[in-house]
Amino acid sequence: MTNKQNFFVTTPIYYGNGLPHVGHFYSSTIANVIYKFHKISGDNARFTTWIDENSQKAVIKAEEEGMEIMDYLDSMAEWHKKVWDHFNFDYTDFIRTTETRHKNLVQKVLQKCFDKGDIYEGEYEWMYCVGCESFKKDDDLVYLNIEQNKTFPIKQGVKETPNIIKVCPDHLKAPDQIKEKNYFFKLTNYQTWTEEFYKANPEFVVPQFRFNEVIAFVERWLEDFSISRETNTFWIPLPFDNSQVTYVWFDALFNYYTSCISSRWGDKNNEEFIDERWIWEDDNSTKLHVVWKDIIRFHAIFWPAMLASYFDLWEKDSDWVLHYRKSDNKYLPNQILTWGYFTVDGQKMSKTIWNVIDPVPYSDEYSHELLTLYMLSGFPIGNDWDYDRKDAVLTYNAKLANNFGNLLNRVVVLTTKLDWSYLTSPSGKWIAATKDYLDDFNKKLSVYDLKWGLDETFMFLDVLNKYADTTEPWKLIKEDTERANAVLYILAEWLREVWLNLYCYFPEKMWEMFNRLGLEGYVEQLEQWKLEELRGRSEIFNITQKDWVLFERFEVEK
Ligand code: ME8
Repeated sequence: MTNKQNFFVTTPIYYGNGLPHVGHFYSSTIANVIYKFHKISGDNARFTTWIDENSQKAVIKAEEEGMEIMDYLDSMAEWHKKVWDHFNFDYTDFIRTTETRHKNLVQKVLQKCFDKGDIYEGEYEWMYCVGCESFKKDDDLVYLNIEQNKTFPIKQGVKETPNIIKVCPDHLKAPDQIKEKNYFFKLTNYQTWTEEFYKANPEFVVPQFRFNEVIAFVERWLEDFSISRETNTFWIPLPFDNSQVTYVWFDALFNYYTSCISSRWGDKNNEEFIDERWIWEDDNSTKLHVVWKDIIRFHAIFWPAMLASYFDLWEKDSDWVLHYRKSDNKYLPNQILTWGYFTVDGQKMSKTIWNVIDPVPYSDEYSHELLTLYMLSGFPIGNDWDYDRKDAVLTYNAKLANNFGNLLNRVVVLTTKLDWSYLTSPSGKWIAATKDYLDDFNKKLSVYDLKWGLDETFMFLDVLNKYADTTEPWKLIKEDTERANAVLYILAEWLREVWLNLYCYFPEKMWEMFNRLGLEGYVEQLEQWKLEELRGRSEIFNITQKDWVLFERFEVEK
């Protein structure tokens, strides 16, 4: 990457009513890899992750646990942080939506949108699923036959009975029926604006097929949405009506902006908050949200419109229709990277149903790298996917333990026998091959194709393994030392380039390896944005210890 930029990646903020599972791990991993890639490439990178605390689910859970809500949320926040720290995720800010900095911002936004007439009072009567924290219409529900414990689509001619009820398909619970005074956000004001914004930003949502779904939804016509509740007292009060609190999504989406206007720095005992809104409000900034398909409408429809309202990002024509202006793009997210459901045994993972894989014990049993590798190389970001434990082990054994591990092992063992004074530089042909791989890797990671980055790396490792098989340096070392040195040097140098790339994916393992190979200081240099300086330079490896295994093999469960 040549043009340095500001780069800001966010995970969704996870509900604090349960512990993160492998689905959350997946989003955090994507964000972490992308963040690291930008950081080591020299960008001014930020990565925030949060807990979404102002939700009804958390209040209910705290009651069930017999705890005060804040005590409950504190303990959950601690747990979430422990999980992400267990995996050494490199977030630059970890914030909770109950923090004052966030509450202040949300109230300011609400007041501004209210003053300009984008928020109005109304009567609200709808169905609400607490599990999803979202409003439901008949189209979103299915029938549940309680006796048979079977669901089926809502069809004409079938009536609700005590035995057949409408439920949320994910949580298998009947939604709450709500009728109360509410405030609404005038999303309908932004119908034309949203359509124009999408046209001007054809890659706003990736992959494209998900964007097409969003566009089709918007074209059917938007509806205003409720942004407050009168029954709950815990959440952020509306500044213009204290009897109401803010609906979780209006509050939650603004988290992304809070972390710019008041970004946390320093350690626990010495923390400061720095105003970094220039990251958000800059033409040279890329702002990327990573989310799954369940919450795409909130991010791709509500969120830009809320920002347009708050920042006045429009031009009004004589008919009072609001139009989008391309020059306002700097206030809007650049891209939303989405994916589908992870299922376990064909069923969507959910904290409410608790059919999840817990990433901490799972990675303790296998390894962090197994999880990362399988999730990022098993399927492209965007699709639905079923987690298959057996396949995860097979993939890891084939790619990291064998393909990568064997080559590393060969080179390390043979290199300890080398006389480095014979070293010759790799030939032009091989340098060109590496360059292609590196250029492509950079290009693909710049468009968040994390699977491709791994696939291409393992293909390159295949080429290196073949090169070793045909040149047979283990024989050469006895017959032609000079040639053996040249071959091993080429292999070692290429491997070094591969490791530099894999650092974004497997930082702990690459760190371990750099140190064992006498490349101390590599991680520090990478973390100080100096990838370019480490590229293409002829290193002398100082290998003192050869008997270690970087990626141990695992038995496949029968
Ligand atoms: O939705 N498959 O929080 P959440 C793939 N607080 N990804 C999954 C997954 C699965 N089965 N389950 C969870 C919320 N995820 C809101 C977000 S953002 C302003 C507010 C991942 O705790 C996925 O990334 O339900 C999803 O976006 C996130 O966890 C939702 O976590």
